[in-house]
This record gives sequence, C-alpha cells and structure tokens, in this order.
Amino acid sequence: MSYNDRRRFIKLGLASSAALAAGCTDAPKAHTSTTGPDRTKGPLILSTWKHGLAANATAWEVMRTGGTVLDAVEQGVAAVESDLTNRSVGLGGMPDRDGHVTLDACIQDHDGRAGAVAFVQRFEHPIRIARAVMERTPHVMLVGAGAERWAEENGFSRRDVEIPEVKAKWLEWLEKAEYRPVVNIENHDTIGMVAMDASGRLAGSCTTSGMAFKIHGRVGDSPIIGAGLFVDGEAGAACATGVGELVIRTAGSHTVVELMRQGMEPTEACKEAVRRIIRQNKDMQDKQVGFLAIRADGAFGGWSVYDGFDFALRTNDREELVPTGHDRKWVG
Ligand code: SD4
Repeated sequence: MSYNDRRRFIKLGLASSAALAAGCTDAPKAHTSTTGPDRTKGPLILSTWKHGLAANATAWEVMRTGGTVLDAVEQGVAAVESDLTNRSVGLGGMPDRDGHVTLDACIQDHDGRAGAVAFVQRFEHPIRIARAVMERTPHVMLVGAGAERWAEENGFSRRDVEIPEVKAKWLEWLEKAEYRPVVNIENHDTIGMVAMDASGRLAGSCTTSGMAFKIHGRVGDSPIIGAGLFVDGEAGAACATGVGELVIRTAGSHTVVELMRQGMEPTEACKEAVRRIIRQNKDMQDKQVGFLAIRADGAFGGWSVYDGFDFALRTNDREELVPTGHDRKWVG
C-alpha cells in the first residue's frame, strides 16, 4: 500500500466515522464465524497487508527447501524490511517527529521463546537482531542505544539510507502538523506474520517503523510479546496491526491466543479482541486495529475495526489476499 493509499485509508476512516452506528457489523466475506473457520493442516502462512504476499512467498520457499517455520517467519518479513519503497517497515519507513526512522521487531517460536528489539536506528533487519537476542542472550528485549551496540558487537552492520521522498514528507508534516501527540496520523501497515509448518509447529514475527511522526522514543505494540505478537504452540499464534497503543493496553495478541486456548474459533477470538478495544475507547475515529490468528489445530482467521484490512494467505492451494471481517465500514 502506497503512502498516498495509506493517507486515503485514514481519511476514509475519518470521513465515515460520524456515520458509523455503534455495533454496525458487516458480514465478513472471507471469514464467517457462522460457517466455521477456515482450516488447513499446514503449511500455512498469514501476513498482514498486501506486502504480506511477497513475505509469504519468501517464507513458503524457506519451508519448502527445508527451513524451519522460525526461519520462514524471520526471512519472510526480512524480505519486506529490505524493500526501501515500503513506507512502514524497515529503513524505507516514515520517520518520527525529529526525522529519525526508528524500528521495532519481535519474533517468537512454538515453545514460547522470544526475542525483540525496539527503538533501533540504521539497521536493515531488526527482525534478525530480534532473533539473535532470542538465541544468543538470556533476555527477551533490547532497546535503543544498548540494542544498537549489542547488534554491532554481534555482527550486524549499520546502514544509512536517505530517501528524498521520505524527507520531503517529513518536512511537509513539520510545516502543517500541530505539535501534539496525535496518535493516529499514520496507523497501520506493520508486517506481522504467523505460520504453521506441515507438522503443526507455529512461529510468528512482527516488524515495523511504527507510526509515522511519532514522538521520538515512542514504541508501539509491534515488538512487545503479547501485544503485537504472541505464540504458544499449545494454543495458537496471533499478530496485530494498527494503533499500537490500543493493542498494548489490551495485550491484544495474547488475548486472541488465550481465547483460542479456551476453544474459540480464530475469527471469533480476533473479533472479541477488537471489540474489547472498541469497548475501551469511546473515540475510535481513524483508529484501525486488526488481528490475525492461527489456532493450534490449523484453523485461522482475522478481524479488524474497519474494513480495508487484508491479509496475505498462503497454503498448499491458496495464495491470495483476503479481507478480514470487521466491525465498522467506511461509507465516505
Ligand atoms: C505501531 N502497530 O507502531 C504499529 C503501527 C503499524 O500496523 O503500522 N501497525 O503502533
């Protein structure tokens, strides 16, 4: 999705929110809780947004050629991190208010092992650093200068990227925007991926440049285990996209997995996590949040606040972009 498409997405949300009746629910086309969940025995990969198609293709190839599901979720999203035309993931992402692109990522495996980095600058692959944190340290999360120093000491090289279009957007924003903590100037397009291999093992990853024009130092849900991502091989895996603050406050991905553990279908679990967010926030104007989930038995689904959230699906016989069900519809 291009920067302009994303702006349109936000504007549509703004324009339509006044017309939205609370509780107005559109019947989802691809995932209906009434007809039961989609299900596959695996391999299965779900990724957020259109860029998920390329990520899934990479991840699929990794598994096809003998890589683990953890390798697949790492390399799948790493492919998107390398795409400098992507304005919401990796070094091509939009900067914060001070003009710095700061990156967040996390990864988790079937057994709940996890690694994360947040607020790191000038590294092409935060997801690879996150995996290294998981595998080479006793910790789960490193942030900021400490994470950067550790990454350099552990073989990750800095990369400087300057993209004139991004700089121009930032300068434009500085001129026009009021300096206040507007949560949702840009609110989506993180890549989150959850996957299952042929033997039923799960893994997930999430990586983002976060919200455009955020306050320097702000970290969203994406690198936080339980918020932007949660994997528990016994129950399932979930990831989130959208306004990170809302997802953190509800421990969103953890909520989805715990609901699936209690037997809920993945689409219903995602829907309930979205509805908790809606119940907690009177003003959902221009705030999109979406979840994707795979249950341990291979059932999968997704749900979002507004329409417009598509996920990339890859199975043995499907490779497509699927719209999630949603609570609210744009009418403007
Ligand atoms: C964040 N969740 O930093 C991220 C933003 C995003 O899709 O782009 N999500 O809050």
